[in-house]
Amino acid sequence: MENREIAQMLHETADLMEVAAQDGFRIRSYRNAAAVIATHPERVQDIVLNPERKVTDIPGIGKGLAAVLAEIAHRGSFERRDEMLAKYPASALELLKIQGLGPKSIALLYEHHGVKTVDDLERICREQKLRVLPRMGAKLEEKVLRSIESYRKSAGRYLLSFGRRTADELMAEFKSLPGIDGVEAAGSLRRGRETIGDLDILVTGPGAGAALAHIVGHPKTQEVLGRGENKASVSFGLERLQVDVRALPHESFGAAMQYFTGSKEHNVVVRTNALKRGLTLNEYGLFTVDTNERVAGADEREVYQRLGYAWIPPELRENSGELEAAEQGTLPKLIELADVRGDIHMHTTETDGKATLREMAAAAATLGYEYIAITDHSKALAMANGLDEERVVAFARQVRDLNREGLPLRVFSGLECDILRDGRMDISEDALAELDLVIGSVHSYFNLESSEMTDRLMGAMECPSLRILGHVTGRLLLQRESYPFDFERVASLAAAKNVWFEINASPERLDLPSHLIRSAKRKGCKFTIATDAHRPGHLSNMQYGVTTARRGWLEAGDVMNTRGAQEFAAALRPLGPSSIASSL
Ligand code: DGT
Ligand code: CA
Ligand code: CA
Ligand code: ZN
Repeated sequence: MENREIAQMLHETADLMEVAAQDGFRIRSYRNAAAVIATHPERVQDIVLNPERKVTDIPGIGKGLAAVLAEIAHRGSFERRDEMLAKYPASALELLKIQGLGPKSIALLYEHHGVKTVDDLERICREQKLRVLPRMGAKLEEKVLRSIESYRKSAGRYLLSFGRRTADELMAEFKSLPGIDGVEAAGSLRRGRETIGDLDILVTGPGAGAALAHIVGHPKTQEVLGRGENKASVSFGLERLQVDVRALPHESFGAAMQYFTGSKEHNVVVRTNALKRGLTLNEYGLFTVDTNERVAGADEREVYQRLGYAWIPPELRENSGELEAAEQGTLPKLIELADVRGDIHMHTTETDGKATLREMAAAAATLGYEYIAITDHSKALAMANGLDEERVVAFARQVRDLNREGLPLRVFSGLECDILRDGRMDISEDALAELDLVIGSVHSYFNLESSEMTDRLMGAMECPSLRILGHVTGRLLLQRESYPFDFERVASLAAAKNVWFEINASPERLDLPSHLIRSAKRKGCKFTIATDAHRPGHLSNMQYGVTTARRGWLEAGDVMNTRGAQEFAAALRPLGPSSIASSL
């Protein structure tokens, strides 16, 4: 079992214990252990099963937890979890995912109204029975109804990063089987959607059937949903992600990639176009209608070309203008990961990061970057030990010194400065002016009216040092919707003020969403892509930000951190050469 799976089990058990109003000490110890295990560099299960090792050597894991971990390692669950699941239906865990409801409220609803499922909860809200319970009210009722709606939209979906990891793991296994020539992921994963519903994996080669047998017999397969001659569908892992594997002959592989990559809307137009040309397109190939002769199929590019299209990058295949562009030869030359020359949003142990400036710089250098910006939090985030003015100024000086002494790459001094409720910045302009780069972000008061939030973001752009708006919509994928604001107005002002929009590459955010990227580009906005890394491992999330930028039709030139260090530095200081010199 992987560490994150163990961590999830502990978290869920702790949640249910909280619903059951059980001993807070034990709940906290489960949660702490979950956090420790989730980030432990080594597989905890291996340590537990190794008689020469002691799992209690991991800080934060005591004797009680060692027993729990041993039970998990041996039988995939533990006593208290079984006990909780017997007491509460698994659907209680679902209720915990509804924003606005904590475990105590859920216990109360269970007690008073027997609420066990999301459907039950919706009914209670509609019947206005929630508002009369202690510490609840009409406002919460409304909020819960809204949360239920957004929960239903995201239910059964998974983060892109999770899909990518699972697909990579399975594809590597398939590739190692004999007689397999090609393994590719299709579907929404290939299109780079921010969340995925299931995995679609295509295999080809004389031994492709073995891949179907492999997934069906996989130790992590929870349930076989379907098994045919050329297809297997399983529910995989603790998360029960659906994985569809299809075995295909060589001559169909390109057509199948085209078909199963989708989107459905894109494919409808492609197939209609084929028919107009007397051709029929399906997952087996492109054929003439009258004589059923194969004209393409092995190669996806050829399928598009035979239909009069340039090959279309999967990220664009949403029937939102890409087909017209592919006919006219006006597709954009999309940005690629290799175009990114520096990562410019990250945190260190100064605030809530887990590594030092030097450690982050070293890790970034191994990725081939020319520069990074360290952008720790400002003082409004007291819990994260955010920087006040004095520490900001000292930090700017320290970075100037370090660059002179020598670092593995150029480091820019930055700050992720909180945008306060009224649109003022959390740090005085004098102090901000000492830094190379200031990101402004909203981390509080998400529940403002749209007009107030719009004023807040536009107000922040009055700050002369502000160069970038960070994670602009505030959304957390599968958890929290964007706060409401007038994006068009904010984007127009950003373009006018030369404030860049961040594309936050953290897999839980992927913020800006791609449709807003595209509309901001039309207004003339510029962008940055950055990971918001809190530890060196997060730096590799850049790929998800680039994918999101591609879905927003961005080219390298739209993204400021594709510039080399000198040019980037100059762009940071549009005011004049004197300030560039001071940052060197
Ligand atoms: P997802 O899994 O919900 O994130 O989204 P997709 O796009 O991966 O959808 P999925 O897995 O249902 O199907 C993969 C692709 O296969 C889809 O984008 C288009 C194609 N496809 C699947 N079923 C149908 C269908 O019934 N009709 C058509 N035209 N295409 C389909
Ligand atoms: Ca899919
Ligand atoms: Ca599928
Ligand atoms: Zn942030």
